[in-house]
Amino acid sequence: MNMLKIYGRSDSSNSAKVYWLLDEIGQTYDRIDCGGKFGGNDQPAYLAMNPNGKVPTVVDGDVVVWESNAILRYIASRHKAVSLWPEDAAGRAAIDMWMDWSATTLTPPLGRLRKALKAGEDFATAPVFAAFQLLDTHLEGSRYIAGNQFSIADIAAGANIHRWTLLLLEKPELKNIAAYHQRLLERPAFVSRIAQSLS
Ligand SMILES: N[C@@H](CCC(=O)N[C@@H](CS)C(=O)NCC(=O)O)C(=O)O
Repeated sequence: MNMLKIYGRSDSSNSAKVYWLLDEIGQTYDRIDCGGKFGGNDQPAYLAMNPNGKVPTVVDGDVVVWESNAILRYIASRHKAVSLWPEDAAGRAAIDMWMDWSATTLTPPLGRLRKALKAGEDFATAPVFAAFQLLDTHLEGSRYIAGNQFSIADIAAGANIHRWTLLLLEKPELKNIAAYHQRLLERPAFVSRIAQSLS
C-alpha cells in the first residue's frame, strides 16, 4: 500500500478531520504543510491536483481526493474501517446524510458567524442556533450522531461541536451537545487533532 500524502495544516478544521480519522484507525501518513501561513495552495502544481486551491488534498499513488468528507469516506473504505463506515447501503446512508448535513447546514453558518465575530461585524445567530438545536434534539438518547456507534459522521461534525463550545456569545444551553462533546473529549485523537489544534 502507498503511504498517503496529506496536504493540509493542523489549524484547518477540514484538514484536522482527516488527521483525526487517520489517528483513530492507527494509520501513518506523510503530512505536507500547505495553505494558510504555509501557502503553496495557489501554485500551479497544487491547483492541478485540487482546482479549488483549498486544503486538505490527499494523494494516494495515482489517486487524488479533495473535499474533506469525501476524503473521510475514501480513507475509511481504503482501510476497511467498517466500524466507522460500514459496507451496507443503509448503514452508509445513516452516516452519509449527517455528513452532508454537517457540510451544508452546520458548517457554513457557523463559519460566517465566527468570521463576523472576529471582524467585530454584525452576525446572524439564528441559523447556527437552529442547526445546533436540531442536532441536540437528534442526540437525545444517542451516544453518537449516527446512533450508538462512533462513525465518520462524528469526525465530520466534531470540529463544529468543539467550536460551538468555544463561541463567546449568549447561546442556548444544549445539554445533549454538551454531553456529546464530553464523550468526544474521551478520544485522544479528538483531543490532539481538534481540541488542542483548533481555535
Ligand atoms: N469544502 C472543503 C472546504 C475546504 C476549505 O475551505 N479549506 C480551508 C481551510 S479549513 C482552506 O483551504 N483555506 C485556505 C487556506 O488554508 O489557505 C472541504 O471540506 O475540504
